[in-house]
Amino acid sequence: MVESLRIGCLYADSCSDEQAAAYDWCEEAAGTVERCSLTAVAPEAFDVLWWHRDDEFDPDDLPADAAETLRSAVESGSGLLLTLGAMGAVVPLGFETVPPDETGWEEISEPTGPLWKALYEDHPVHAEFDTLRIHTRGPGVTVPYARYEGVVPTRGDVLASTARADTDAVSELSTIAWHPGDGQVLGIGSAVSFLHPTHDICQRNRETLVSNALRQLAGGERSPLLGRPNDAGTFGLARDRLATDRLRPNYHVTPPANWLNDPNGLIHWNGRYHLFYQYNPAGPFHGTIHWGHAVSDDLVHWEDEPVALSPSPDGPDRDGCWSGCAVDDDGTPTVLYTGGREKLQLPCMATADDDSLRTWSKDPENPIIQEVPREPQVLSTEDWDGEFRDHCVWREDGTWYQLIGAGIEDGGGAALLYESGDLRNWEYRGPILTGDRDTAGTVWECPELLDFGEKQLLHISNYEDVIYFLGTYEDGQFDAERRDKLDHGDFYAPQSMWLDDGRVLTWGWLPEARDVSAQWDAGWSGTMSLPRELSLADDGGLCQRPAPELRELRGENVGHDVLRLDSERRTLDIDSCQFELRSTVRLDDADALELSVLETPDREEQTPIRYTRRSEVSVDRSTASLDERATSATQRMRVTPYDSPLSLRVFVDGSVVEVFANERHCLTSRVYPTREDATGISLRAEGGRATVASLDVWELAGAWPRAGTDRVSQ
Ligand code: DQQ
Repeated sequence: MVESLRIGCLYADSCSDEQAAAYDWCEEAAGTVERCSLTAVAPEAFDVLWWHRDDEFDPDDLPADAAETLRSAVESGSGLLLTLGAMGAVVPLGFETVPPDETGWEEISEPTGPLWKALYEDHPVHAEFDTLRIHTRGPGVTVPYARYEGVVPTRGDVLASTARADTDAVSELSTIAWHPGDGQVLGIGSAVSFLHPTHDICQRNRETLVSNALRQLAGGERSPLLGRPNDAGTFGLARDRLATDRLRPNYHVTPPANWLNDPNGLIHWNGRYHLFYQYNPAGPFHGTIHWGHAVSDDLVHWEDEPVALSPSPDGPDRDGCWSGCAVDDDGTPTVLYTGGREKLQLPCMATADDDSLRTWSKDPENPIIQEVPREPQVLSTEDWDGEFRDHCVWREDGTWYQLIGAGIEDGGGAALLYESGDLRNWEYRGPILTGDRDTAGTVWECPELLDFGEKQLLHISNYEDVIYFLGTYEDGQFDAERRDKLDHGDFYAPQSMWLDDGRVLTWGWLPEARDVSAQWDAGWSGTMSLPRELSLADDGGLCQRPAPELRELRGENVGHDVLRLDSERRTLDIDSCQFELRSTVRLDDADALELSVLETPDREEQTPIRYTRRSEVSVDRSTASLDERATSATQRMRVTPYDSPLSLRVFVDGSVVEVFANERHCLTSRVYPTREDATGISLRAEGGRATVASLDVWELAGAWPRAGTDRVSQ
């Protein structure tokens, strides 16, 4: 255990019963333990210091001299463990700028303890545990705690949230590591109280956890912090740790680890394509949203950049930097985004400090719009005093225009228009379009208006689907002529980028279709769609096709000329879960054609994509995965009439199946095969014969410099 360590156990005035219980245990477990008053400690006499405080942090405990002694000891290489209320000392100690925002006493009603992050599975403090859910405190006691919940530490990295019996309390951030100067600090803010007896298992876990922590802090070797990596080495490390996960996409844009949702601030700047995204450094769940950043020279190979925007503890975006867009303000790259604070979400802005778009300065006037409009009245909900967020900004004849998504009290979603001469002072103009609550949703998020010349396209995300309206936009009004879904599956909150050659490319967030605990165990959540080129078809409809740049990723073609199918299954001579399949198919007299991907040899797991005489394409997930945490619902879309040939392009990448039919209709599914041999592809016809007039299958290379590629073929 910790026998050979010299441990300084700290207290303020005198040791409380809880402190005494903790330090008594330490004395039994370790060789040299000394209890020291915070004002008299000589840090150099110890290998590690431990402050266990069983009440909320009280600034009176820590006079300036004592704080200075501890700070300089840590900065010169010492290790400090702060448990329970003592974690609140990180700010006065100068190691952190944001204190834990949830502190006090709580009744423990079920086994509770750290919910360890998969990214840190090999962290020395996690050694000897074979689970991510470590119960360290049994039920029946009221104990102190200090946690980050609504905010995330700005300098520390989250190692664990909280597990309560079988429930993953993902947003209760309990265990945080800091690396000030040459030293290290670990905070374990809850479920490590010693005074009251607890179950044997909990007791053993608690002792192992605290012993590991003391040993790690004494050893001086620091495990890299990966929540906000900022160089190729740490990005590579984060990606490498997750690289053996066969379900993690390799040629789609993914976060290095943790959480990704909406694409933001898409811009081609100084010769490079920038894709920002909603990112949570605290873990693979939606919360404490920052802007992550990826950059590309060719739209298919991507590199990570450091986090671009973080919530400001004192700003209107304290609780999150939500979705927004980027514009070129006469040579200054500028983003408009939604700041969240308590029950307010208001527009904020930031300008890039240089052409790399790596660092941004927030506008001192934020929020640049101070309140939600009154006419029509914006919907207030339990979460928000006004559902009002997300930005689409463009300039026309020297005037800036902005759309903001909203919900209307007693109505449906709305896209609200503002106008400005300088991008900072905005005048409200009213909704350009409102929707019917029953058919188009209560709130419209992430509205975007795209101008195709003859026609305009407005798309909105209504919590479930991305609906697009094609029609004309004039004088602040959108007149919708057609309406459909941009994608019929797992696709949300898209945003677009205009390229110099006049094309428009759109990326959407592909959310997970498995439960929170499965996402936690994976260590990452969310990926982007492939870039889709949107254009108008001759008949006035919408074309969507994968960006031609993606051909760059193609490897060898395992193609076939013509395949005549009947009920006998034809298995293709390729094993892959990272490929593109392009085909033209015809239902001769068959009822349906089935293309099955991610298939095991015995077909215990398989994801059939079916094209039927009802002019429907579906992705059947009922057999896609043996994992009960994965969604099994079938997803469907109508396509052009069955009696004409159908062009099908299917992109499979780990847990992503992205289907394009006739370059018009898209359906993206998230699927989670569990078996390593779920890499087969087969075809057959049902109820007659069908023809595959052409078939190409390419394995596709990964998009990231160091992403694992060894899973491509078996
Ligand atoms: N996601 C953002 C919001 C937006 C929503 C928050 C859509 O700005 O409305 O992460 O997914």
